[in-house]
Amino acid sequence: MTLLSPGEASELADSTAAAFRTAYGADPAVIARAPGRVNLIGEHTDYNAGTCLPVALPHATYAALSARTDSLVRVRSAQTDDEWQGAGIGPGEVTGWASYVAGVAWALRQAGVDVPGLDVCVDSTVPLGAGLSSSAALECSVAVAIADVVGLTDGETLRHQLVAACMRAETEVAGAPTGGMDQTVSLLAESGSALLIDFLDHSTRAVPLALDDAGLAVLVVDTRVSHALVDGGYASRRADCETACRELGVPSLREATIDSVEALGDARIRRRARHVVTEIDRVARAVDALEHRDWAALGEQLVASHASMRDDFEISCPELDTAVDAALTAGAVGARMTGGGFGGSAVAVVYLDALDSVTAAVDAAFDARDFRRPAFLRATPSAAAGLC
Ligand code: GAF
Repeated sequence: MTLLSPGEASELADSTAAAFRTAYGADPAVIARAPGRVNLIGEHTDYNAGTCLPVALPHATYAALSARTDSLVRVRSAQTDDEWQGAGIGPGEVTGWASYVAGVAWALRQAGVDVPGLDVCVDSTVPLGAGLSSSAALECSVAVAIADVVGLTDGETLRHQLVAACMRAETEVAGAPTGGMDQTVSLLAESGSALLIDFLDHSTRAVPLALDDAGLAVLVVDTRVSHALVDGGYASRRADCETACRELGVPSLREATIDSVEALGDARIRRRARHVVTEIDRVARAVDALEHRDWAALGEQLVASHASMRDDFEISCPELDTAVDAALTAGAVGARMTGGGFGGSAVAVVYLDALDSVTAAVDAAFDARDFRRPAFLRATPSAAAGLC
């Protein structure tokens, strides 16, 4: 079994600084690191004022950054080896991956922060397009670096401001109408814990993951079916949820009861709303199971969550279903697709001594269906974004 390595943080910080020196001829003023995430449970609940339970990955994005004396923003990535530069960094002025970087500077300016021109160089070990929040990791690494160069004081208040700026960058500049889970966990996670986020009031609570003590691991299966949040599937699910709210006369699906949802006239809207309402309930049950170390109960919630996304929210795909089924058949405690859907990754809770057999079973199931082989990584619950 080969697991994708998160790399050594100090080595990645050094190599990102070296790339910055090569590109811009000087040392960066600051280097920041922000993790990707895998969501244990609570999918498409964030923009419905619901709850979710993501874990910060050890895989992260590294941003080396310096302030400039003019208003130009220059951005380089080790992944694409190209450079974007411009002084216009707002909506409609920058496209592609650079919009996630420039967008953060724009959103912080909109929030009243005096952000100067910037030179930025980024590198990442978060797999791109795998539903593991490479975009949020990029935004949050840049946000933490900018906050430091402009002299903002770190703390919970700043972290919430940075979450808001990163969300604006993603929705208004990059054009992905996402809900905030990814930025929140990247900026507020605690090492060793999952982060319970409640989008009714944006509060967070660390839920310790005692999986190691129980001989369990969180395994991520990247199906390598590409997933993009700027494609229409995500936005159309969001629109369906808004339609359900209008029909039910509630401000968000958090306020809807399952009985009212089951009475909705349109079958598709009913299924979408049913997923959200039942998923919020499953998050609470999963947290309870984790706190009672009831792994079987946790597994049941993960499996039910996958069925709900496959059948009611209709965001799974054959590769994700195959990964989940094969992992469960090979003895995973629980498994489900994770993230926005339409490709990307599955997450499984697996006994350490079954890691080899579960990954081999998933590989074999992919081979049998002529799917490209997946990649695997281990989600050791990691810390939030910070300076290197
Ligand atoms: C993506 C989005 F970015 C999140 O906001 C969330 O909605 C998730 O899909 C689905 O739970 O990661």
